Amino acid sequence: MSLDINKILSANGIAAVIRQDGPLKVFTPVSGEQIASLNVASAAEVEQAVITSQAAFAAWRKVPAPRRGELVRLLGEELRAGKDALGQLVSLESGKILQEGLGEVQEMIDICDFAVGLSRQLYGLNIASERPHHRMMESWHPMGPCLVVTAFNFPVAVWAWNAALALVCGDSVIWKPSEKTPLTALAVQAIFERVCTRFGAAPAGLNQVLIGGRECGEQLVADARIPLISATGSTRMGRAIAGVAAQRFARTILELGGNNAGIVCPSADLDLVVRAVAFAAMGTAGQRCTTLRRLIVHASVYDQVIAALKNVYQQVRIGSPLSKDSMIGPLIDKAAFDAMHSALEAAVKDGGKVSGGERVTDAGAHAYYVRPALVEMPAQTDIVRHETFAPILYLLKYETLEQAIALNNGVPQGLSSSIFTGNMREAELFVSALGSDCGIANVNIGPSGAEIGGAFGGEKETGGGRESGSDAWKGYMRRATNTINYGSDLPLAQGIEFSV
Ligand code: UN1
Repeated sequence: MSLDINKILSANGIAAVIRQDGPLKVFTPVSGEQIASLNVASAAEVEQAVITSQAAFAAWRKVPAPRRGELVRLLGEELRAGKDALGQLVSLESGKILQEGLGEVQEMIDICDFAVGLSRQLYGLNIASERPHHRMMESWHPMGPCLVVTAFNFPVAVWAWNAALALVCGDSVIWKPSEKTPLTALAVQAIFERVCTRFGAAPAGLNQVLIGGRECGEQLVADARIPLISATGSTRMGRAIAGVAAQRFARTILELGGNNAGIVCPSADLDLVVRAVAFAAMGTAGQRCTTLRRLIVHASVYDQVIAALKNVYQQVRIGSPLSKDSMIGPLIDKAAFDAMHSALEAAVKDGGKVSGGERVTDAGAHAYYVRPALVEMPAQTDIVRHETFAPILYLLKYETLEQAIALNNGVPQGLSSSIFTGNMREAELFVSALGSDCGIANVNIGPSGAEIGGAFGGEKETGGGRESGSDAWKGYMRRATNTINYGSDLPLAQGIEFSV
């Protein structure tokens, strides 16, 4: 193949993994070819990793938080230096275009910067006590080893959102990446180890990568020594994790399926709508959890919007994600292609009118490039309510904003949403308690491409967790309420008398 895979792996310091010859076969969706076969962690190795992580936690929690921030600052520095190389590897392994591969690394850098500042701001409250000579306060303490499970579509940024926070919060990290994208995880681990060497005093195994499949994940999720699990992936996977975690009262941060809608109002700037929809629905070949999957358009502008979108969908450049010209790369694998096709068939059965969706380019029998599909639907049927992880945009018509909001909210998932309008009453209603029920509700931008500064996550089947910015750090620490008596009397709360 024309791709110089060895060059990309060498630039990321992981050329040696090619020689492993283990059971986990790694393919690049760019050409469908196998690029590595890796060893997987045995049950004994997983057990050892948990023991190491506990020891790392015991040492790391003693390090003052601003010093922990210094390690994350160095991580941000190394990521800046390695951005091009890692961005290329992200493209090679996940199939997203280079611009997005680089954007993903930028997202890692941004969360490192955020976490460094945060390391001096892990504030607790002082609370007025009802008793004389008493003070109440809240303290935030490190939790323990944190398991981070990531998906193929953001193979490294999702680790960074979790790990950068977990590390400044004093937790150790065990990372179980998707089996589809282990190389990017190994490349990040190589960077992390360099950072630890520069830092000097990081405990061994502060961040560990465990390459493996379902059994490896199951063993970790069931392990009572891991108090916190942050998992990104399908709702099916999240449901399985949540069940096991709940049995042992572990804390979970779940970021699962999205079925994100955009509402286009009569007063919307339609030129902006088309540009926003193009990126949100077709970008990353429809494989973001925040991808725009449903466009709910007012009847008065429906024909105009559809015509403009059809035009853009025909022109979009599909091809190798490593070529500067491409706007849409491949789907991750055949299973993704098959799922897209079953969804389109189901939509047609429900009365949908499909344009696009066909396989394109001759990149190889096992590479799955598709033209993104637009599907005009007569109603929000079951298939529309289901998340298909592919570039399918369902189009629905509405008459009143109440109807549009009901459609927006009328799906099991609750991650992201948008309204396009020039009318501030419509915009404010949409972001109010009576509007979108999602964790993210935007005005005049698409639902994807969130900045790291906000809390990221969603409601309902999206899982309810929050990662990244705002006060999401609290999810990685345990809260202690302290009452301190600096007097010599012992007044009891609730006015109870109990003198001996
Ligand atoms: C995901 O697809 O799992 O908002 C995360 C976005 C990105 C993250 C997506 N910042 O689209």
